[in-house]
Amino acid sequence: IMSQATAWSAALAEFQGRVEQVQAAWDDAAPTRVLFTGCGSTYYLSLIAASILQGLTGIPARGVPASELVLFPHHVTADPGRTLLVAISRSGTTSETIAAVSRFRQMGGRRVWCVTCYPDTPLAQESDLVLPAEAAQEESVAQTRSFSTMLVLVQALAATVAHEPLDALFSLPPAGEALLEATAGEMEGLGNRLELCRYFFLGSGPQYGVACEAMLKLKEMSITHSEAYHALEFRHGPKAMVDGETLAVGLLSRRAFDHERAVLMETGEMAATILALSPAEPIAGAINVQLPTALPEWTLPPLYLPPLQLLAYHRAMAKGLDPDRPRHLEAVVVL
Ligand code: F1P
Repeated sequence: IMSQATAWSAALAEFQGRVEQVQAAWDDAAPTRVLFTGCGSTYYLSLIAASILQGLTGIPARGVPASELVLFPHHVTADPGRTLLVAISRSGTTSETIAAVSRFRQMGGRRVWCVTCYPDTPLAQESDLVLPAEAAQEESVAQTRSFSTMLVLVQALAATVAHEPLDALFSLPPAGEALLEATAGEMEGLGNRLELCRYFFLGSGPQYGVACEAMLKLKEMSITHSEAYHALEFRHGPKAMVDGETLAVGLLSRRAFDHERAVLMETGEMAATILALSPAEPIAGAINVQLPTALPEWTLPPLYLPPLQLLAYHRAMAKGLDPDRPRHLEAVVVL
């Protein structure tokens, strides 16, 4: 967790040397749709990637679990010949993700790219273009620096094909370092509050996938009941669950700030403790984490992760659990 900003710098430097290659491969593919796929964390990363890419380019993009592409291919992909499939996998060996690539090819899909921390693996061998994040390889079952580094890479990919300058992404490593330093104590204190046993992560737009990943981290690392919702969806039923044992975590945006703040404040009225990560202003009555106010909104998703990973880590430690070795889980699921 503490080393992830260094891995972001390494991945960005490597990517920058290949911008022209990526642009040429994109121009050659000329996709009319982009489908991102993965499993678990990398499925959630696919949701974020699709949201950012469509937001920047206007090209329809979707994130789906690899298993859906294997089991219900015609429900998730139309026009595979004009679709670019981007498979994301930390390990490069998850069999569902490899099977999804095969199914896509069987359907007439011609372009497959992948993002992985292990570029000598079967997934990379099946791909036409590989975006590697080798500096983010890790031992832990739960994805932490691998996730945020692969996220930075898909942001670089989206920015390149949208003809956005990459400069703003190079501000992320120092911002990530500063956030880790600024929030370490607060996240430890919050993680130690074991009476808070129901966690809700609320985010809109690209932040929804980040909320899902934060939810998964709490589950995997600290075996805590946690759920993620699109922020305003929370009012449509789930808020009935809120009580004094609830931590409501807002992954706020600038674009939808007033609406998202209103949902969070309502949970406070229902006795929840509120943690607000905000690239705008702080929220009254909440534990606030200030995200950079000057960076473009599309660059921000990786910055929500370090404090929330620390929260999961400290809660695991407070519960006497090994956050690197969650019960019942393996680093790679092979069918
Ligand atoms: C996917 C994944 C992880 C999860 C666990 C099991 O792995 O589902 O997201 O945290 O480690 O595997 P990968 O395909 O990204 O390597």
